[in-house]
Amino acid sequence: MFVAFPIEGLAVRLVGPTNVLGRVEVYHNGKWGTVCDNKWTLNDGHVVCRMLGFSKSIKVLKASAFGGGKDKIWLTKLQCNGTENSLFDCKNAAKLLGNTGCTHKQDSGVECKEKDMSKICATQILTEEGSIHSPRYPNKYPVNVVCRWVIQIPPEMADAQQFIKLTFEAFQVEYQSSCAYDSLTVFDGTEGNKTMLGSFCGVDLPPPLYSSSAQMVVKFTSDDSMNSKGFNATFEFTSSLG
Ligand SMILES: [Ca+2]
Repeated sequence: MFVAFPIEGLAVRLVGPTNVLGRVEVYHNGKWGTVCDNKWTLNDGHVVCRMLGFSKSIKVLKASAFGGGKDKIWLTKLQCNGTENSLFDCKNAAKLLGNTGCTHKQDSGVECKEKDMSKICATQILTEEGSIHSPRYPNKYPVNVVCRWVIQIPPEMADAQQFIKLTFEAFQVEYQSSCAYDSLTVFDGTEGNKTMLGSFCGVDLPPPLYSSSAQMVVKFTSDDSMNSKGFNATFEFTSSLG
């Protein structure tokens, strides 16, 4: 069975009224916890928002503006410069880790600015081996997106390696019996009913998929509600189908 869990130091969530606004919670040592509002600045907010796949923070909020959390208060007085990949990379993150002396009346909040969705999910052409993932992975993917990745074996490599292999590392997409809400669909060559290798949703890891040609199209769509963690997959060029 596939069990999804947050990634240490890289998972953050907003607990609040909308997906761009809420109490900041970070995952550490197997537990979600909050961030104290001592010296909570817009630069700290920028790090949170970018971790979630947003462009930046518009506003930071103090004094449990979205209600207090429970259990751990992991961080305080972070002094981020705003460009870190994780709050745990900020200057003072390690100093008072878990021993902030704060109460949940001081939980921090943030409001993030949405990225332009057309840019998030612009079609990407990929001609080198690598990996792809749903937007914001390992955090929840956005609603109402259609993303496409066109994977191509470059002509100079196509003699030696004729096929593309797609291998899933993680998969968690809203389930519906015919994947009508959110789905990941893979095509051999170009996009079309006849070239479809499979359409997937739910929590079962799809099997490795192979193109019989030098091109594979991967399409991810989400509807307007119920998002999940999404997927992460690697692809390679290969000379054998299995
Ligand atoms: Ca959905």
